[in-house]
Amino acid sequence: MRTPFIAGNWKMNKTISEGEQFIDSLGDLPAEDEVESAICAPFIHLPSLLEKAQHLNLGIGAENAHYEDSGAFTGEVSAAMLGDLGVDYVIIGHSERREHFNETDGTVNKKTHAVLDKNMIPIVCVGESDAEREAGDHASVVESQIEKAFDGIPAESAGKVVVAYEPIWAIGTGKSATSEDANEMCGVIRKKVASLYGNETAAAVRIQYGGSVKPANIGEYMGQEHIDGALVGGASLEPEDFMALLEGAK
Ligand code: G2H
Repeated sequence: MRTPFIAGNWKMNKTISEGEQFIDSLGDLPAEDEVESAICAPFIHLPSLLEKAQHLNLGIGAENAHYEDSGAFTGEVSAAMLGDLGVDYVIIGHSERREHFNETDGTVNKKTHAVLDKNMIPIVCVGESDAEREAGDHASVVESQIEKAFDGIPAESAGKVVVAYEPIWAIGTGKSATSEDANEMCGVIRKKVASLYGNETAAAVRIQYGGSVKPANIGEYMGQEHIDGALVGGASLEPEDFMALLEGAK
């Protein structure tokens, strides 16, 4: 049985005090075995969010990490630094990073290794563009992204990886994939993981859907066989919406 997992992705939003207010405004979070929850936030938020969430069933994640431990990489923050801080999750390969910051399948793989090495959980994002879906290439594009992201990841770590299926055409557009289409693609991902690591690992890997998820549609996605949760941008910015998403994931 996979525990449902809802992760907020604040992207480049909120000041530190707004982040703190968000945590202060959360109601009672669901129990650990009911729903796992996390907020992934810009680096500057992480120390205060970790402090505030210390006694809550709420994990804290970063939105990126560098794969080298340290060195001459101006402006970067390493997985080693995040691990030392006590961060729980790191989003890797979000399509916005692939599009605007030269993230490639190669760097996604290196980051996945680095995050696992530092005992954090990677949330690896995959997904096809509008044009790739129109061309009927969506399954092969996503299979290839999975194969490259997991390259060299040992079997004992692979089951810890969370995959977020985020079709690019559904991100922040209000145009969400139907729950059936999203489930089909999450099934493709699970099958690919099974081909790489076997059925047991594939059954353990949590697969989230992401792209315009909101309280009104979370229930539809959670009702699908292969969808174990959601990576949520816009609708994770307000505490009441985030609480409603957690409620909808129960
Ligand atoms: C997709 C998602 C969060 P939104 O990027 O990763 O954002 O829910 O705003 O579409």
